[in-house]
Amino acid sequence: MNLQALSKIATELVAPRKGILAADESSGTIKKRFDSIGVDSTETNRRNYRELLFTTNNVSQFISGIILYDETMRQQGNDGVSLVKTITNNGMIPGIKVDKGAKPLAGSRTETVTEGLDGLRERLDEYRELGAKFTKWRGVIEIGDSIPTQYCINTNAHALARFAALSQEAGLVPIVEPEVLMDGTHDIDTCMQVTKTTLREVYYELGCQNVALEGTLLKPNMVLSGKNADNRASAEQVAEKTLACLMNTVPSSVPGIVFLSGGQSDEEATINLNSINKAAKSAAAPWQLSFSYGRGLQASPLKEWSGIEGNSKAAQDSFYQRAEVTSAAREGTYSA
Ligand code: 5MM
Repeated sequence: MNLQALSKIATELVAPRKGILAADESSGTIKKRFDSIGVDSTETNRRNYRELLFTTNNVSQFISGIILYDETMRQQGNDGVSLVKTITNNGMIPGIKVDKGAKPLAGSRTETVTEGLDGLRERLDEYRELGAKFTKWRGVIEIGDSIPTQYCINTNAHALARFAALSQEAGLVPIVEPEVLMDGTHDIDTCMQVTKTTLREVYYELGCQNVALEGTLLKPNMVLSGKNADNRASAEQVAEKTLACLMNTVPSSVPGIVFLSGGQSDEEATINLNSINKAAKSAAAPWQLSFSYGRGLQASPLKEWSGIEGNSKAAQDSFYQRAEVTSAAREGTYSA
């Protein structure tokens, strides 16, 4: 493993003012997104939509890297150039989601474990040859009646560490994504407790499996009240609890933390990221605190586009604007 090379890529992904676009929706997820705008999820539509995002003028001021899905990794744009090459030519770093999704966890009633480890070593070699520089794997932890179980947290943490070790062996920077879902009516302290337990287990497993933290990034949820909770916590409370949780669990050798938006509205995700970065300055947080948003960056441009070619420029303007404000939030300088 060339740790220096891994660490350089990880650091570039969280360079000042920059964060990551998560455009790695699997076929089922992108269909849901397209359904919301009444567009068929055909290969051509998916390609056209994503190409529009990747070719937005000067968006690389704010976007360091883009996470792709397997299909996109192999597609060419309208100009015949591979989308991976287009991303690189436009000053951004291509990455790839390598998990195969959350599947029912044996012996559990409702929980899931993320699969995709079988054959991963060979797939990683192929993705590196196709131009990927980093990888991502998402484990899902749900809060509900008697869940999450320690069993679910442990199995997902173990898989995340196996993915991370294999990625580093292949010369790819792993983005480790343990997502505690915001679905539910739980309060922010419950989210804090579950996130803390999850992150502790993830870093325990990463240590056990010899993962070099300097060559990784963490993609966690923010510590939030459940989506349907009464009296949802304010942005200031989100910042305080998120930072306290991370300070307690994430080693300082990790170069950066790139939050997912997780179903928050784009505005809520921006305001909370801004608040976290403002608070981080006085807390002397040791890592870069940036973003790896899917919906938080794409909700507006997706709507603007609505599958109509003539809307492409307006969609690009909208994507640029979301990237610009999210970049400001990543610096703690956003103002509505
Ligand atoms: C949690 O989802 C990740 C971040 O996106 P949001 O900011 O919208 O929450 C995202 O990277 C996710 O892992 C991908 O979209 C892939 O999801 P699926 O469910 O298609 O594997």
